[in-house]
Amino acid sequence: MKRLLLVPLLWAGAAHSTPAEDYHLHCESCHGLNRIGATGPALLPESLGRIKPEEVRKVIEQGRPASQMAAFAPQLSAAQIDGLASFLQQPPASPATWDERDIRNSHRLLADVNQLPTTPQHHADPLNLFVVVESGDHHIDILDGNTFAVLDRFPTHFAVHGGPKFSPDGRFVYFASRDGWISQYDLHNLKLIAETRVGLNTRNLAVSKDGRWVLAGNYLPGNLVLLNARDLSLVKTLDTASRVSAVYTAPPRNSFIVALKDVNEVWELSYAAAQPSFEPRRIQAQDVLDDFSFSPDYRQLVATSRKAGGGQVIDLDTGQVVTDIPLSGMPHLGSGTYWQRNGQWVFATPNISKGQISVIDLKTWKLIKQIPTLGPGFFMRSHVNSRYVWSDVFFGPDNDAIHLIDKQTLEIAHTLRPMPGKTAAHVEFTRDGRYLLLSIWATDGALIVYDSQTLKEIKRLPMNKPSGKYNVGNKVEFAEGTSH
Ligand code: DHE
Repeated sequence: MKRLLLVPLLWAGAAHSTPAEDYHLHCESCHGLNRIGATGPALLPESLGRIKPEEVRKVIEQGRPASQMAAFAPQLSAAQIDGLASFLQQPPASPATWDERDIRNSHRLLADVNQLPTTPQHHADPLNLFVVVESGDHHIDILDGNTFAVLDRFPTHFAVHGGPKFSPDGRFVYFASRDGWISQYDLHNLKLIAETRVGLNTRNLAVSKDGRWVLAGNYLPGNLVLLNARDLSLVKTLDTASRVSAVYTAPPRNSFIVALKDVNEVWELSYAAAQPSFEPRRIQAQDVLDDFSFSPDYRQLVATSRKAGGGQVIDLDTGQVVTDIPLSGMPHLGSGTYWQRNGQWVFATPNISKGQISVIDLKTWKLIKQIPTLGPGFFMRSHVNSRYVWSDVFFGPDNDAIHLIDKQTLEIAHTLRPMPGKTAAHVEFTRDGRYLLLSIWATDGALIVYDSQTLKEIKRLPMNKPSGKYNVGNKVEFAEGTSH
């Protein structure tokens, strides 16, 4: 009966249908009722904000290679495709919601963690594994950090973004997708354990130092979601009355620190007690925080600020804004790094609108140097055993270049072009700092392994738009030079 109805409906669609009817007929089964996502990603303005309207139109018309998204040009007229593309940029008729019941209903246990061996079931060093995000086809690779062999490769939810976070012993890794899915993977058994959808548009997640809690921050709805780190079951949600820019753990403080996007506050949620209340301590900021980095002792936040001179420093003990700092443009969040120079800590960050890196003295908060680069960069990474900080040129005609900045002279010592014409970005070192992995951020891209002393290429693994890479040991030790 259904089949017989389809032909007249399609025909009717082509002649007179509205975009809402076209959505219902052609898109809803994959992208969900009210566009909140199902097997396909959410199609809400918040989720599409990063994609240009022409690109949205092109995807409807031509589909997306290597995905379930089919080309609709054979079924829809150009006017219908235009209509759908602009319909998707509008908020849905009834606001999209995601509450505790939705979170609980989405929770899936994929393996029984209590039945799995508690020691590594592979021969690689568990603290020198790498987790690599292949953003081109939404997969994760697990790499042996000694041999650079791929131990596992598995699909993820749509658009894993930001740093995956680890349990303190390095056994579990947790991922957040932009669509709100948190996934838990067991690195000892190379198995997915659980997943829960915590929101419709998620920023990132943090894991407590004691490994008991996972906290996720959302844009949509604006809230925090606390999960049990053992199996991702929901503990509770905390309304923030604001979008959450980012959440991090501050290990020496036994707390989570939360940056809010719509109110001038930073929240600290302590998890020190046996049964923490997670009652927020609200710290007044001078401006809304898009994001921040910690000082090496986790006492201060070095935060971005659109109003102050580009940055503000907040002391977490006193809750006071210490000073403004001169950052000439907005960095990508969590992109900076710090190291010791002549016995003093310095902090450096690129910015995403100007070809320049700001280096700041972490004691006096004075600008030491602006280093001109070949273009705006996204990520700076180093290792305590590396002489250089590696800083990419993500935007502009020189996006295939990567600068190696001498940590003592603050001069660009080398500029490499690993694959001319293709974006080179984001570096992560092995646990001992001897080698490093660099992404060639292209569909026909690669992961390149370099010797960090000789700068010789050791290995090249073809990959589909590899983005971030994360070394388990560096991450669980919160090592200098990498992201936290
Ligand atoms: Fe990111 C980290 C926010 C655009 C790739 N990005 C982060 C973090 C935040 C953030 C808050 C820190 C998460 C953590 O450590 O848990 N990113 C934002 C933005 O607000 C911004 C500018 C706009 C947006 O769309 O959200 C943005 N980010 C991008 C991209 O366009 C990138 C290049 C490609 C992508 O995958 O979307 C990108 N962001 C990354 C990566 C990290 C990241 C690879 C992790 C870096 C690390 O080493 O930890």
